[in-house]
Order: sequence, then C-alpha cells, then structure tokens
Amino acid sequence: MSFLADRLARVKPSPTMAITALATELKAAGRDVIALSQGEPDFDTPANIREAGIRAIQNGETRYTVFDGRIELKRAICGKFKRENGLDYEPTQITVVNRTASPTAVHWHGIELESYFDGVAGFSGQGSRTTPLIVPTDSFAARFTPPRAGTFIYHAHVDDLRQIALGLYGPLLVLEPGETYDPATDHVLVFSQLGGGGQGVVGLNGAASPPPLELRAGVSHRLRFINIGIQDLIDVRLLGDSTLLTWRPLAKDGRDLEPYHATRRPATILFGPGETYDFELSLPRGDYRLKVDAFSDFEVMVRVR
Ligand SMILES: [Cu+2]
Repeated sequence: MSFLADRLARVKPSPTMAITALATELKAAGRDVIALSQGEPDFDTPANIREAGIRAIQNGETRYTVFDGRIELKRAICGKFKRENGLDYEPTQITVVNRTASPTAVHWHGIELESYFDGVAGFSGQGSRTTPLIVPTDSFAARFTPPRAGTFIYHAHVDDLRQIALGLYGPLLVLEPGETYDPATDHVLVFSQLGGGGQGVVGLNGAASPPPLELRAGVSHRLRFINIGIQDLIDVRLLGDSTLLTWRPLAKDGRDLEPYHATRRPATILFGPGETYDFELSLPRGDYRLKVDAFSDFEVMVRVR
C-alpha cells in the first residue's frame, strides 16, 4: 500500500528546470549554449545589494517577515517617492477589533488599497488568500497607504443592511502631511439610517434631531457631506429664510475637483449611499438651516456668529 496520494503522480517535473539542467550539462561538456529558460538577468547582483544582504544576515535578519513587506522598507519607499518624485505617502495600519456578537469585516470605502485588506470577507484578496471574517473577540489589521488627502468612509461589509443601520460606519478623513484637523472650521456631516433593519429614520451624525451647526461669521468653513444610509437618496438644501444659498464644491468622493469644476453654485445636493461631497462655505452672521429630505425629513439649524 502506498502512502502517497494518487494525485501526486500527476505532478510533472518543471520543464523550465529540465531545460536549465540540459543547458548546464551541455555547457559543462564544452558546448557554447545560451540558456533562455529561467527568467534571470545576465549580470551579477549589484555590489550595494550584495552588501546589504550580507549585513542583514550578519544582523540576524534571517526570519520570515510580514508578507506585504516590513515597515522599514515601506518607510524607505515613501522616502524615495518624497525625494525623487515630490509625492507624500504614509503607511497606515488600522486594527479592527470585533466586540460585537456577530462576525463582521470593514470596508475602506473610496480608498485604493490592496484587495486583501478591503473587507469583503471571502471575496477580497488574491487566489486562495481571501479576506477573513472577523469573528467576535477576534481582530484584523488593515494595512494601506492612503493615496491622497480627502473625505472617505469606512463601514461594515457583512450583513450590511443590518450592521450599517446599527451604526458600524464612520468618516475616514485623510489630511495633507503637516495639516491638522480643526473642528472649528472643518465639519463632518454623516447622514445615515438610525437603528437596524428596513428603512429606519434618517439622521445626522447619529442623531434624529441634530444640534445646531455652529459656524464663525466671515470665515471659510469646509463641510464634508457623507451619505452612508443603506438605500436612501438624500436631498440637502442650505437655506437662509426660504432662499437657497451658494457654496463652492471642493471635492467629490475623496478627490479634489479641478478648478473649472470648483465654482460657486446653489447650495443643494441630491446624493446616494456611499457618496461624499466637500464644500467651502463662508456666511455672514445670521441663522440659516439645512433642510434634509429623505425617508424622514428634518432640519439642522446653522448658527453663524
Ligand atoms: Cu462602501
């Protein structure tokens, strides 16, 4: 009786290795042969790489590393982009810990990142390495380098309608290097369903009756609108008395607009789940209101002082 599985017999030796072996044999026999089988350069490893390899071995760096590359390497690559291309990148790691009673996974909406970390369990990833479910009490480290500054979203991607309606979402703001977030002039407005299941009440930043939005008079403010409602188009109008005000769009779905699109226009948007809009707004002292029409309608006072 054989202890080897039958399917092992179907595994054939590598033709590439067979050609290489034959070429080596012919060369040893004195024949002038150029082997074109293995994809190998015809020059030696450059001296700086040889020396770095020797140093790494002498420093004991001979174990497996994380599969997507060590943080030192990522930092060095970011440094290269900064130095030679004037581009700013910063590697990020966000650990999602599941403290709920249900399996979940988190999707980083609008950010370009490696599929494996993008939170669609059993689907994101490559080959047999697909994103796992995060079971209760377990965690998952999502690693990515945000491609640019902007307004993005994260949200659950398991049993979506229920988990998102129950609040498993949030804004994900990426700022330019060196920029700090100033809540006095930078306002995040997240529209969503409140409560699980079906077409629940729509609210702003988790509240069905949101508190007034406080702005400073004559100062430029950034409003970041996010719709993470589960299936609802939301219509927003910024009104003074009954007249529509104006604002200037800055970005859409985390991408800055070209100057010819970033022009002043009536302060209204109709937007669907997963969309984000950034606007610039400056108002004189007064009382205004954001009128929101969705499954449920409500108004947000805007107090400018
Ligand atoms: Cu999404």
